[in-house]
Amino acid sequence: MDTGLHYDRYLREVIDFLEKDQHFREKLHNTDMEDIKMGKLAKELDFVSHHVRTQLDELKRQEVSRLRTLIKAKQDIEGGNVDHQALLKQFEYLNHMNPHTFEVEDLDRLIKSATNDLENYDKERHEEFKKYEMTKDHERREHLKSLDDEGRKKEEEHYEEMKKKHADHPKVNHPGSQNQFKEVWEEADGLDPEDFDPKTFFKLHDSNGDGFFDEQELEALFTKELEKIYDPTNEEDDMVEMEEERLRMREHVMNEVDTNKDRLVSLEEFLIATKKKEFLEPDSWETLEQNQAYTDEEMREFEEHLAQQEEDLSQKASDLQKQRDELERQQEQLNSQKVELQQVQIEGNAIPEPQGEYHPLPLGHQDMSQNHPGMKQDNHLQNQIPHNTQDLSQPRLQDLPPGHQAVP
Ligand SMILES: [Ca+2]
Ligand SMILES: [Ca+2]
Repeated sequence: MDTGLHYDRYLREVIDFLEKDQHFREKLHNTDMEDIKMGKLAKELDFVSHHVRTQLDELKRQEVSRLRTLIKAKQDIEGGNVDHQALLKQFEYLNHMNPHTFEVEDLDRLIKSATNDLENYDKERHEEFKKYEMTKDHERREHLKSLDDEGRKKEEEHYEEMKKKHADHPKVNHPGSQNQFKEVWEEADGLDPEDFDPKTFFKLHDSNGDGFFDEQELEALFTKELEKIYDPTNEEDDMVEMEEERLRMREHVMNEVDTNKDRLVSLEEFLIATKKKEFLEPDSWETLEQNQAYTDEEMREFEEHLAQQEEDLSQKASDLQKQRDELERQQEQLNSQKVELQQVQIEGNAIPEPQGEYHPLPLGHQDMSQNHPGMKQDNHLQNQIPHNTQDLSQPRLQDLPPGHQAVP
């Protein structure tokens, strides 16, 4: 089973090793979820065999080294912009201050992170889906704006037609109901619906044979239902929406059936559920397209956010342009000073070095305020004065650092 967590492999390997220890395996199966979350299970690590502990130490060393490689790669890509707080937050599932041995604290952290992250995992997927739908709708409306009246009318008609076509599908069975499972039994398993037997059904679809339905095994049961609504060859059927529907179905069944909340459906939990009224006479199932994925308020916030992003980008572009103009102006000024100086050297006699020199500031430190229109005029006025009468022992006006120019 892939939890989808970024430390999924590490999590599974740790569990595999711990399951090899008989004492720990017994504790794992006899401790309830609340106690596991409270850290009771982690303490049992002290009673695990030396051999398993050594293997866990090695696993942790590998994981820490993997994390270091990841951080290094991230730094190479993002330069100095790495958000270290956010990075550390990602690595809360082990104690990286001690990279050498796997301790009770490591197991405790791993259990807490995994339960917490898994609880939020579906939530994050729903959020991502919401954003996906809002982007899709936003882009559609932007596209409509770019069309002329006739084109827009055509496009809107087509949109409504596709929507109608998508909503037109055979009746979807309530997920986790007898009717739904019977259809799988008949069509996927090729068995006679008259012989439907919950226990046999469970054994047939517990693909890895561990005695539980995990999330993937449950989700696989809904494929038949989803095929009624979604066909990848149809323009009107969005496969991203299909996966969201699958997630909704699995969450619904898990909520109803997984009574001890360990994210697994045991045979016992399953058999109890098949005796309930909801299993035998379920309500109809409201499919995804019957409800908008987001509220108008959420859409408004989303569009505000998009507009803000666009504004920030154009502000950045205009700042860059200003900086470029300023650099060009300074370059011109330097060039004209050079020419002036050369002329003075040719015409003059012994020329003392000017005391004040113009030092352009490094990039990003230019004072924009020196870009005032009076500047050019000053140069112009000075150029009118015959060179040999100019007092070169005094720093010239344009030689002074910005902000120190004497007002004429
Ligand atoms: Ca299983
Ligand atoms: Ca359970």
